[in-house]
Amino acid sequence: MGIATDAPDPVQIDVHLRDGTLASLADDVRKGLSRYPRELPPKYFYDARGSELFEQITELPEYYPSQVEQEILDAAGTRIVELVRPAEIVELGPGSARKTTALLQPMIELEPGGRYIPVDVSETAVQDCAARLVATYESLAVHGVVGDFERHLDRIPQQSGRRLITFLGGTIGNLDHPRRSALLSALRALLGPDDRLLVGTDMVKDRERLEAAYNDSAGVTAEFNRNMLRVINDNLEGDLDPEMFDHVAFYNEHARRIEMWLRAREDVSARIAALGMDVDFEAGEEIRTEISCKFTRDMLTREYSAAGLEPVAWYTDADGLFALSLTGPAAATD
Ligand code: AVJ
Repeated sequence: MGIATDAPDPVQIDVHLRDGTLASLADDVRKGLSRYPRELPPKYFYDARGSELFEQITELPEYYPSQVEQEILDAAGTRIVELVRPAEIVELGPGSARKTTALLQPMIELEPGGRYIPVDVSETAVQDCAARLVATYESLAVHGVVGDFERHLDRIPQQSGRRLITFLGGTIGNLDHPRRSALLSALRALLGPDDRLLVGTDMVKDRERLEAAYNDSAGVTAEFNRNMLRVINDNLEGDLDPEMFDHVAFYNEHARRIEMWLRAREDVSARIAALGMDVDFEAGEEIRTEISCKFTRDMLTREYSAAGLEPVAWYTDADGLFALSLTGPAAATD
C-alpha cells in the first residue's frame, strides 16, 4: 500500500468496453432478433440517454425500489461499514452512485484514504460519479472500470485491503437463475475470508404494486424501454421506429419476475444496415427487453449457499419491499 506523497490523480478509469461492446451488441442483436421469442439484453438500455432516463425512473413515485433501498442504506450504512471495515468498495452497476454515499461516507469517517471502484457499462456514468465523488471526499481514490460485470470481473484492480463488493438496485434480478449463479460464484471467488458481498434485491409482493412500478403514469419507463431501439439505430445503422412499439410490462407470477416487452403496434419492417439484416414484425409481435426477478429470503439463502456464500446480515424495510443481504465466503468444509 503506497502513501500518496505527490498527490497522484485520485481518479483512474479503465475502459474495457469500447471495442468489445459494438461487437457484443452486434452479436446480441443478431442472435436476439433471430430467435423466438425475440430478446435483447437489458444492459443495452444504458447509453447516455438511457442512463438519464433510468435516473428519472428512480425519482418516480411508483418506482419504490430506489426510494426503499435508499432508506435501508441510510438506516444501515454505518452499521454495515462498522461490521465489514472495508478499505475499498467495489460497486457493480453503480449508475449515478448516489446511494453509495451511505457507505462511502462512513467508510471514510472510519478511516480516510479508502478507494471506490465502480464497474459500469456506461462510460459517462463512471466518469460522472468519479468526478463527483473525488470532489466530495478529499481522501478518496476512485478507480473506475468501464466494463460488463458478466465479462470483465478479472479487470477489477488488485485488492488494496479489506473489500466490500456491492451490487445494489436489484440489478441482480436482471439475470436469470443460471446467470445469477454464475455471477455469484464468480464474485465468491473474488472474496478473501474477511471480504463481504452486499446485494440489493426487490422482494416478491402483490402484483399491483410491482406492475405500477414498471408502468408509471408519466411514461418514463416506456421511453426507457423504447430507448433500446434507439441504441440499436445509433450503433448499428438501424431504422427501427421506436414510436411503432408499445411498452408492455407485467408480473409473471409463476417465474416471480417482471417482464418488459416492446410490442409492434402494426406490421413493422426495419433494416439494421450494419448487420445486413432485415427484421419484420407482425402487428402484436414482441421483443423481450428485460426480466426483473423478485426474491424471497429463502430463495436468496439457497442461491447464496449454492455459490459458497453464507449469510452475515439482513437489512429490510418495515414492509419487506426490498432487502439488502450481506454475505461472506462460507467456511471451508474440507
Ligand atoms: C436497475 C435493473 C434494477 O429491474 O427494476 C427500472 C431497471 N427497468 N424500470 C429494475 C428498470 C424498468 C431496474 N434495475
